[in-house]
Amino acid sequence: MRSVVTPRQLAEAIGVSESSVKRWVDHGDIEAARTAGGHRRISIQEAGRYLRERSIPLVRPDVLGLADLAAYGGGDSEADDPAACFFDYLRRGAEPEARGLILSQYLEGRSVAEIVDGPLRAALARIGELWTREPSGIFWEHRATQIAMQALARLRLLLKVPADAPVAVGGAPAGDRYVLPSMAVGAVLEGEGVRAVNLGAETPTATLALGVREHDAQLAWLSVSFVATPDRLREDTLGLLSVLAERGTPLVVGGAQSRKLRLPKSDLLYVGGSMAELEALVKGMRLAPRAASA
Ligand code: B12
Repeated sequence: MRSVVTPRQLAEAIGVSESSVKRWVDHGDIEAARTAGGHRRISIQEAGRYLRERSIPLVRPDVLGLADLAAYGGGDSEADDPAACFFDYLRRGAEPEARGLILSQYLEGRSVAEIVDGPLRAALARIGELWTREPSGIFWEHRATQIAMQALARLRLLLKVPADAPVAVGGAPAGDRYVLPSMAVGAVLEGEGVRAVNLGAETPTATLALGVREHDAQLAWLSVSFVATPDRLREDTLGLLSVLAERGTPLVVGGAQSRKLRLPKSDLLYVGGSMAELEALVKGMRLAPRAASA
């Protein structure tokens, strides 16, 4: 994926004239920087935003370095059901197609939360059913996780996060090896214009608290997919909550096994079941931009 594109490249990618793109830039519809020589340069995130908001299809995605979209090409027989199509790609190890499907869902206007709660979650749930019946199930599961991670990482490159965006820090707790759910939280937050610092799997709650301080974060998250000792994780999470409360930082907890913690109601604690809930929560929070550092 290119990081910046010229008006000519964007024009070629969507099949319009270069002068049209230059006009959109000059009207302020597309944000562009100028080179020292005065040439317009458009970030890939800004190009993506424009195409997404106006539902403009790409005819030559390769020109923008988005060849994965061509690999996907709108899917095949199962194209009407992105979850079935994504499952098929994960199951077959079709990595470019899988990345392309996720990018295309986003460029067609779906939010990151819709993509994660939809095709991504559904396809992985189906992959998870295979290991009990098929000898290759665990191989498929590991490969599918890696491919889904690649797809999410690629999607994040298209998300526009302002330089002064508020920061959120989070991860999955100690003992929890699941990488995708926390990574997905990061992508959902970035889709909402929040800079996400994902500490990943196996993050002790004390480390998470340290990360929040270090980044002066306005939000923290904990994604819980596996709990070996619920009482212990509950204690650790309550400890984290009280450290965060001193700075007034809210904590959002979610994930397949988060209910096992039986967390009490608290002003700064949100327990959510889906990425849609997280998205709605962040929209409602109106987190303030960060002050420019001196
Ligand atoms: C990949 C995978 C693994 C991989 C993880 C690899 C990795 N490095 O990440 C590995 C191989 C480690 C693994 C191991 C095991 N797994 Co596993 N695994 C899965 C699988 C296929 C996908 C999980 C995933 O990433 N999903 C994608 C995410 C995005 O979706 P999600 O977790 O559903 O999250 C959604 C919500 O919970 C929410 N959410 C998540 N986080 C957050 C955070 C916040 C803040 C909010 C608001 C919301 C939110 O939004 C998401 C999208 O809707 C699932 C199948 C499934 N149904 O999920 C099985 C599954 C979870 N595993 C299962 C099992 C049994 C195991 C093992 C016990 C197997 C074994 N015998 O060893 C071990 C346990 C290991 C351990 N100690 O943790 C079972 C669990 C059954 C149960 N009810 O408890 C499942 C359901 C498979 C199955 N059908 O049997 N697994």
